[in-house]
Amino acid sequence: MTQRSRIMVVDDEIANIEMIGAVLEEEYEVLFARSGEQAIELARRSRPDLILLDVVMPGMNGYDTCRRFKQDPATADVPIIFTTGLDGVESEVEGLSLGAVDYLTKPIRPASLQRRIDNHLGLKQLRDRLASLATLDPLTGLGNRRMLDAAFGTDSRRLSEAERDEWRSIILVDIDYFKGFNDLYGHGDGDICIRRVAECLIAGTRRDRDICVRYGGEEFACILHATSLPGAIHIAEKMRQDVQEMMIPHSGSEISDWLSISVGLVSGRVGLDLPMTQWLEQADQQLYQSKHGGRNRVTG
Ligand code: GH3
Ligand code: MG
Ligand code: MG
Ligand code: MG
Repeated sequence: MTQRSRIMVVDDEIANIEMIGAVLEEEYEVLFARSGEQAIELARRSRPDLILLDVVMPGMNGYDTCRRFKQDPATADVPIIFTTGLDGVESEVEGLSLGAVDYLTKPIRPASLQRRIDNHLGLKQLRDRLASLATLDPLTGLGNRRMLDAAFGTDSRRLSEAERDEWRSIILVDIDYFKGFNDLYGHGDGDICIRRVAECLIAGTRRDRDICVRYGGEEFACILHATSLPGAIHIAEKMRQDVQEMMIPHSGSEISDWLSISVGLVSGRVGLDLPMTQWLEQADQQLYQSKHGGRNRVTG
């Protein structure tokens, strides 16, 4: 059975909540909030798929509540439909200008409400799918370069003192003599190698926030948070060993009977504010040292 969508109904009047709830409960999981403040709290905890939002409420009104939802990355993308007694065009324009996907005036017509909810849930699913396709590499399931850009992009928001103080490491990985592998074993087996190396990298990163991306054809980058140089070297060394221990035959390699990787890494404090290109350039220089020094090694 597919999971039911979760709709949050925000309205100060119990009669409205009961009416809308009765309409929706058959098809959706329905949550209720009686005020804007309560809605913000509940949305953070329960991650609704769509929000029905009243405008006139004591305390925080619906417009201010909507602004708060849009400012919080956790709720910014949740579709909001205003359901309100305010039927002036100015009120409607204000609601839509705040980023709501729709604006319905009371009395609500149940059948119409349900169709609109379905339409917006469908659009939201498509948007989510598009966003994930845009940042994923289809061969390995890892992120792609866009995901790396986005991960660095979060630096531009204002960081707390503790965040700026945190160490971060970037690991660059390149498969050794991979052109020779393709020439000998074919592109299909080459693709399988790329996937299996990706698995070693995922297994090697420990924290939820860490990310691994396929950076180019047979090149990968990992961002390790809260990790300084010794920790990063340890992780990179483990990845290198894991790839060797898969013992994927590679007669085209000049340094080993098995597939191997070379690794370059850099570490620094997040607050250094170096642009991503500079982190990557430095890691690339270290990777070059690994290649130059004989491959199948880590330089940091
Ligand atoms: P080095 O040890 O110096 O890294 O040598 P290399 O042969 O790995 O380096 P080079 O960059 O010259 O070659 C990379 C090769 O990776 C070339 C290309 O055929 C292969 N490659 C790139 N993308 C893919 C892919 O998606 N699938 C497969 N099978 N091969 C790929
Ligand atoms: Mg009200
Ligand atoms: Mg390469
Ligand atoms: Mg290579």
